[in-house]
Amino acid sequence: KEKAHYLAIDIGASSGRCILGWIENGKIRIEELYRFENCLEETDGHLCWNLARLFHEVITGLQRCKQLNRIPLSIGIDTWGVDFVLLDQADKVLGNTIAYRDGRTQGMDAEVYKIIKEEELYQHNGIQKQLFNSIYQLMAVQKQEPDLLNNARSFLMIPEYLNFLLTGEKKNEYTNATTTQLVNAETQDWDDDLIARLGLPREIFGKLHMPKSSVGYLLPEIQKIVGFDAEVLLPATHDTGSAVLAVPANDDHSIYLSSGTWSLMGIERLIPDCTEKSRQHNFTNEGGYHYRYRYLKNIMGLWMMQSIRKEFKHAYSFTELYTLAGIGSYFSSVVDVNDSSFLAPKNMINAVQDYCEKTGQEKPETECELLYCVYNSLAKCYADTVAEIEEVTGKVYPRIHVVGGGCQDSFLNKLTAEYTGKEVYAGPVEATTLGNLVAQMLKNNEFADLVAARETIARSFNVKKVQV
Ligand code: LFR
Repeated sequence: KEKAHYLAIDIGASSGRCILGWIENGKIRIEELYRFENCLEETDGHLCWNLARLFHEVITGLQRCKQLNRIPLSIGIDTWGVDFVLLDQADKVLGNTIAYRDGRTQGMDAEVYKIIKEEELYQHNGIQKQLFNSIYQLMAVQKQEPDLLNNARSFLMIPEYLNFLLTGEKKNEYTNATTTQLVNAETQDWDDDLIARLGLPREIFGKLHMPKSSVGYLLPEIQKIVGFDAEVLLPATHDTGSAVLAVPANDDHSIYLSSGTWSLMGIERLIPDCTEKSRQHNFTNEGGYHYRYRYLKNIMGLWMMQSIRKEFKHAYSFTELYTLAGIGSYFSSVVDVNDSSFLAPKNMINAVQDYCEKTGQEKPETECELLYCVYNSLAKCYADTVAEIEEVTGKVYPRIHVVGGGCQDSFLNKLTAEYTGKEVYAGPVEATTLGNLVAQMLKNNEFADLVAARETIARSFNVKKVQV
């Protein structure tokens, strides 16, 4: 039988990639067909995503498959969470696609808590408070552009909208839906009570589909442009859901750290923890593949490094950045990386300096000091998070698996191992893509189950122990 190929389209906040995967001699093989940039664009005074451009990149990726004669059996799209579009009666997008880092949600938490207390909200969904969650964004729409909601007929998250453009089918997916903070942790479905209390139109939220479900086939006009037909499947469409699916371990003794624009650190659990203690520690219970929960924390992550790198006058490579950071290791000021001033500052360097000044610490002045300050603060935050996970669960975790693009950051890996005192393993780099591919492969019965899939990932990719 001919080997089946699968295409994962993984779009992050700073880049997207189309990666083909298949199984050969019991191992997963991957090939990158296309990579593109993504970034926030300022439109009408708001930070927005350019969906037309992203869709164009998706099409280019599909055309590459045809050019290289690598026609996939199925296609899966994942992106970051929480952001969405509202479609009108004619399935046209209402308004701009405002991105989660935009300031429109300022004060929207208070508006939501007038309707439902913060504590009670957490009991419903166990989702970590992030001012950018869709619940606060929808409140912003309600307050600032109520017509959009009045005219809305469908609510689609970013991957779902791209799927719709490809297939003409509108399907909501469970893992990404949990990032809205509108899904009930127990019922694993839209929280009707909450949606009603918020005064949101219930009918815009469609039936939730699980990863591995079919969305549909490419529309005839898309087939014409790309030169083939394929089925579009749902992976865990929330990138973090896909990344964690690809953690190369099947035991209950590891903490994962999905490292990219964000650092997502946590464990996998079979039951959610929506207790007050968990809320106070600000842990989330995001819905995962096969009804598993991702019990984790969002940590500001490489976004700070990415921003600083852009602001430096010289164009340093990442390896040069690690070297510079190492030179700054005498510098001891520490920032709280999760402070809201780092979410979308006009200038990240100034934000770091201002934070140090505000907290009575020495200000980093040189590039080396700045970099080390951020690295050091990030690794300290990882160590604090590990301690919190152990406190909340009453368990000790000897290992950390760092996956995703950020696992290539050898300097950060070393600091992480040093500060946490844990064994740190790095890899695979393309975890999100692999998780996306594995969902498609599971659908086509390439593996018996998730355990077998993770074993295969561990066997197929380089997972390196970090030496301290
Ligand atoms: C990571 C991620 C996080 C989510 C943030 C915003 O890419 O999806 O899981 O909290 O982006 O959507």
